[in-house]
Amino acid sequence: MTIRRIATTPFMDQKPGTSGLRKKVAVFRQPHYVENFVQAIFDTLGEARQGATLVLGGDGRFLNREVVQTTLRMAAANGFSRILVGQGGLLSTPAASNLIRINRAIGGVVLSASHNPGGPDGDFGIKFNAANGGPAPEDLTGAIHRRASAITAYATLEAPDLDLERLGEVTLGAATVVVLDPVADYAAMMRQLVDFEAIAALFRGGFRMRFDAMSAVTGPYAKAILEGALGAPAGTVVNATPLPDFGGHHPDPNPVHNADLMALMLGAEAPDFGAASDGDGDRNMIVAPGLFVTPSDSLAILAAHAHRAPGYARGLAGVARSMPTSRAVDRVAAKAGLPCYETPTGWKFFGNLLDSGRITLCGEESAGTGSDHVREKDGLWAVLLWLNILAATGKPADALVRAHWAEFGRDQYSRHDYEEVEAEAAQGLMRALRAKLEGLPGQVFAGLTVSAADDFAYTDPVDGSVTAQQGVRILFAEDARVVFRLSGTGTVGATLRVYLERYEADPARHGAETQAALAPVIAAADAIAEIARHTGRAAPSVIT
Ligand code: VG1
Ligand code: CO
Repeated sequence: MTIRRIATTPFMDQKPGTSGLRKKVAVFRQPHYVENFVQAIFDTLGEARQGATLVLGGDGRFLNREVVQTTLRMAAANGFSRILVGQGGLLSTPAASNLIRINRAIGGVVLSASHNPGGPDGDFGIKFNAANGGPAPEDLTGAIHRRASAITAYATLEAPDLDLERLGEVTLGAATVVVLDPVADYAAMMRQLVDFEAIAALFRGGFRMRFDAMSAVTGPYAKAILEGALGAPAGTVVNATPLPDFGGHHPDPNPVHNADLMALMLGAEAPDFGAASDGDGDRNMIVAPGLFVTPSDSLAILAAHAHRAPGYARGLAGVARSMPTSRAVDRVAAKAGLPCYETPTGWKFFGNLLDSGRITLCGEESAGTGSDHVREKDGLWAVLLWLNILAATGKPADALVRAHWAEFGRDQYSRHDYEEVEAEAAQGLMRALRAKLEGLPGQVFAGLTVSAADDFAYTDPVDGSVTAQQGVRILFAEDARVVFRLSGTGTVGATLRVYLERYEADPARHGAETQAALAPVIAAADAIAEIARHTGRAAPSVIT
């Protein structure tokens, strides 16, 4: 098979965001667009790619199959000697992370736009994960972007598409392509971390749950593990077949985009536990009967109880959360005497903390929770750890949450998103906000007194790298906080995220409805940032 060098010209918009390069499908379908970016990744790896192993797979969304074939031909032409690809081109993000680690691969190309909608009019994405299994850190994504902006040629192989349904090894040019079961190694890892026997006993005792895979990549994993290995009744996993357009759904596991699960769990027929995951399987949604568990609370509860699972029986080294995530986990860490780190948004910032052994567990308010077992957030893992904890404590999920609040207090939490705002208007809002930070302390808004205000900057404790402008945070003397930042995963205009929280120590008030409890914080946020004036929006597009 002949290697061909194809001349190309750069696209100037190939800048990875919070989690890889994410654009509309139509953008990715431009001639050379995919090839340029993939070659930029390979070029950035340099000579180290010669003879190396590469992991490849995606979440099954529209364009996944084509881009897998393109990437296979290019990887073979670029000197990789082994390419591990999930059957059908599928790999969940956490499973890809695991495969990179256990096969000592140089890294992995993961095709996903995660929680963004799919289909011909939806989004597509390409991310590169490094040899530790984690999202490329900032210096690497910066180098890939620079390379993509100056690219003049890419290499590919003249070869037909491979049959990705048949498991086993095939030769592609000088490379070996291994088509593997996307679930097997992942399931084996889960068995090491959580007590399968205890969870199986729970199901044998009549425990009922619904896991909604949202027609995305976790379906096969959840079926194999929950219904297969753990013996949950058939039908426990719904929307289990990955579809190119996710069945028309928005595969973001939150109460708005998975209203079905919420309705079931808040209704009279609620099973004991409800869960869901996103497009690429790294996010999780946890719902107790009658009670949505915020991802921030879920992280705190997992941190408090993880020692009940065999993989964490020796305790935790430390924990971390992204800055906008509520401080609920900080309270667990403080009580247990554990180090607790605050990082910018995006899983890549946990990598050094996990690699250096400083933390065992970490999470984000956006429904991402994970541990040192891989270097990505892991949706199904979080669900299994919850099940392990429910089995070990014997407590109903809602009682477990309320007991947690009674012990630590409740951090009322909500995120208000203003989607597809005109980019210049959103940037103007952030600029105006930054300009007034210095004068805010001491001022009173909606009855709340600003005690501190800054633009979050992070110094990585391991490599000393500094990442600035990671979100404006305003603290109030009344133990409340609001954070403003612009999304780095959207594909149209800008998305303003407003993160709102308030601590409540008094158990008598723990039952309060969240938006009502946060009303003064919401009013203060609007007064400070003048959201309506800048964006022209009277209300957020999504409240989670
Ligand atoms: C969002 C979330 C962030 C998450 C990222 C990728 O980023 O806020 O916490 O890590 O998505 O998640 P942003 O920049 O839009 O706020 V996934 O599951 O889409 O890979
Ligand atoms: Co995701």
